[in-house]
Amino acid sequence: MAVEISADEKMMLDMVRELAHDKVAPRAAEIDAKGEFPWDMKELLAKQDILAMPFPEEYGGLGSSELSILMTIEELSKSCATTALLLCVQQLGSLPILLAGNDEQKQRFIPRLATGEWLAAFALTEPGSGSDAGAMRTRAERRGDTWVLNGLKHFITNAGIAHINTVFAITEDEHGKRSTSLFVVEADRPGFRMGKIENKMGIRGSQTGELVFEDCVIPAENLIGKVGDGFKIALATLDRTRPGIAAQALGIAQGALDFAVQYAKERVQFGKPIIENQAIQFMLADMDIKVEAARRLVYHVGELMDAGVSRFTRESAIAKTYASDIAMEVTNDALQILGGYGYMKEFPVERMMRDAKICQIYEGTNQIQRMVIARALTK
Ligand code: COS
Repeated sequence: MAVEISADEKMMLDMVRELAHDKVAPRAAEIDAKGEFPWDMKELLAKQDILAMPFPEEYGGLGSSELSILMTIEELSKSCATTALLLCVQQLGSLPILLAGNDEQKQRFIPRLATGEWLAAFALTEPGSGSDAGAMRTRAERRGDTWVLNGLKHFITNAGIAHINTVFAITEDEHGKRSTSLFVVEADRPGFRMGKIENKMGIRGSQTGELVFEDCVIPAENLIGKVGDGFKIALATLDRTRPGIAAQALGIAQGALDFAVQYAKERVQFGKPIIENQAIQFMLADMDIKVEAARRLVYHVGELMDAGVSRFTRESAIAKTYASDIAMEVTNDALQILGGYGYMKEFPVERMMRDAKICQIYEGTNQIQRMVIARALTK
């Protein structure tokens, strides 16, 4: 089953590792402290074709394997989870178009997403519809050659920054039957605007906020797939992008473990480096076991996707749940090993712990993931 990454992808990964070390890591603390969208990091990822990885070559992308995308997210997350999220969300916001759009729509939207000239956002969540994604209230009404959208999306990554928003809304067919449909709303459409921007605990450079639709008019050709396909497209997208969040959590955990090992070697107490204490060694060993186990789960789901397996909902949910749960444990333990220093903003571990937390929540809480896994078991 295992699908290796190609020689070109290995070279690309080496480049990403270097870039993360030289350019991303030195910016991470500042991005977190200022809480401003890191345009320089976006430019860097675009220039190095990292944002092109998830897109097919025929639409201007690199057509990278899912495994290599996951490894790239992992590498970037070791240094800066916010920077890694740029790649995750570029994929999340555009995958619905790749999965369900027609050729004209892909030609219209994808090439400029692949170059990074445009950014994407995925708009599913609403104030009253988080885990219960089907309870959304944003609606779209057909009027002649247009669709008119009204409603509010919130907690949307890249709100106000994305040029392309993939928006899920309730539609009604001629018999009054309600279902969910998917639309692309470009940022300059009349009746569309950004609402409140959130002040977050972690991934602070990523802009999260509301999207407001007030009689927002879009052309009929911005409907993606058929009327009523929206919910399934959303869930199929999340199956393919939750592994990216798992990879982000994995990278954060590995970054915290690496830092804790280095610190424990250097920190001298009672006349010896604290790593010589078995209590510390056992903590580090447990952290390493968890990180390595998470890595296997994350890579496994990447390999399943690359092998063209049609359904991997369970494996995707398992990887996301385990990697994000252990990222919280590992960052917490790393902070403990640093003691008082771990609690200080001068060291990166408290940021890693705050960044890890969101991985248990977004793209479906870990409670929802467990529900999805249990459903697969009971089927
Ligand atoms: N891929 C494709 N289709 C899927 C699917 C999947 N992984 N899982 C379910 N479906 C289909 C079902 O087959 C069903 O189709 P039919 O009506 O034709 O039978 C339809 O989608 C509805 O599925 P279901 O009945 O399971 O929906 P529920 O409302 O009970 O719950 C959950 C779906 C809870 C799994 C979904 O709402 C969910 O994932 N919620 C979390 C949302 C989320 O991740 N939010 C984060 C936003 S991005 S930061």
